[in-house]
Amino acid sequence: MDELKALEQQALAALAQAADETKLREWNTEYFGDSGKMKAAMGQIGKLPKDQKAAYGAEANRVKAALTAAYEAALKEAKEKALQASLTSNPYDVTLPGRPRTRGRLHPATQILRQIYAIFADLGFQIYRTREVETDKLNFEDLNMPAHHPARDMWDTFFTTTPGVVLRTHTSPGQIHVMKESGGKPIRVILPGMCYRNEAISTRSEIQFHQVEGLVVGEGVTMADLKGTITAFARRMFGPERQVRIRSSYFPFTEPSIEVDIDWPKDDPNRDRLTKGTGWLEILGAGMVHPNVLRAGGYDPDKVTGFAFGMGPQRMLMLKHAIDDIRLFWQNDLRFLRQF
Ligand code: FA5
Repeated sequence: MDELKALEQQALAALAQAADETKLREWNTEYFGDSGKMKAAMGQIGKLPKDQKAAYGAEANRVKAALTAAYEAALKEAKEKALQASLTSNPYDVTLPGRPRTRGRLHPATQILRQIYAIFADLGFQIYRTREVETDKLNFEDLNMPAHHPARDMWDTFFTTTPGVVLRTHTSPGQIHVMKESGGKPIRVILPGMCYRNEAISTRSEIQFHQVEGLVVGEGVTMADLKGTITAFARRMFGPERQVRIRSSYFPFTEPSIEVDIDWPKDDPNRDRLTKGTGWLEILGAGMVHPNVLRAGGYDPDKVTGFAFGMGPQRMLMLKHAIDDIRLFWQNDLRFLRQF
């Protein structure tokens, strides 16, 4: 019995010395392992005379329970201490809120361009990209506008410091590129891209905007094909409810020329302001390709005809969603962009 008491004292003293979890586990092996001291003490029971067995056994069990409880309490405290230490020594603050994962989306301009591509792909058009910096020759001259032609005034141009090089004012010079590369073969393409004009910025006009040019060249292409294509496109883009208006117009590079309007949403309170009281907003210019332009592209106007159009995706977005200011598209205001 005295040995049991001594063992308890010794074990408790050793436990008090064990500074961390590793030391505590070593202590546990020393006393409670397979060949541990507590097990050895329990083993003594069998060797004792019968009359002492009960008292010894009871005391041994009490010591075992006391040591187990002391060990578990010490282990818990050691773990707590280790956690506190790691929290204060480590700058990682577990109470900081997590970083939210933001979900991206496509810019509305990209969305509408993709819708336009899909519709024209269904109509059998290929997509063709051309440059945003152009020569004066392709932006104007090859499009039937020689130097000093008054029609150049329709496009307020950004000139570069290199003479004869401009930021393209429309996607129409792409017509010449495509014709030259097609080498006389029939053409059915759209040419999307950014255009630049030195314009007075307003609710309907930006100095930077997308256009999607269209060009079809081949034998027997007529104005009826142009009207059919534009009407089919507008039905798909705006739905059967919206009205399409085709009126005659003038462009030096098409003859005859038209412009196409879509009716502004009827229930929108900004309708009058944005359509200058007409109820219509123009989305594109178009026409039958002028013989001089076919010639500039290497095609023979006696053998083939063609139609072309140049549409404004930002204007179409305004019409689709009743957006009252074109400047919103490039302001990068997330409150606007998140609505799409
Ligand atoms: C042209 O640019 C001609 N190249 C279109 C064309 C192509 C005619 C082929 C015939 C044959 P216009 O300047 O009207 O035309 O522009 C065409 C469309 O681009 C407009 O209907 C409008 O939707 C859009 N657009 C023009 N200027 C701006 C601007 N400042 N901001 C936003 N969109 C514009």
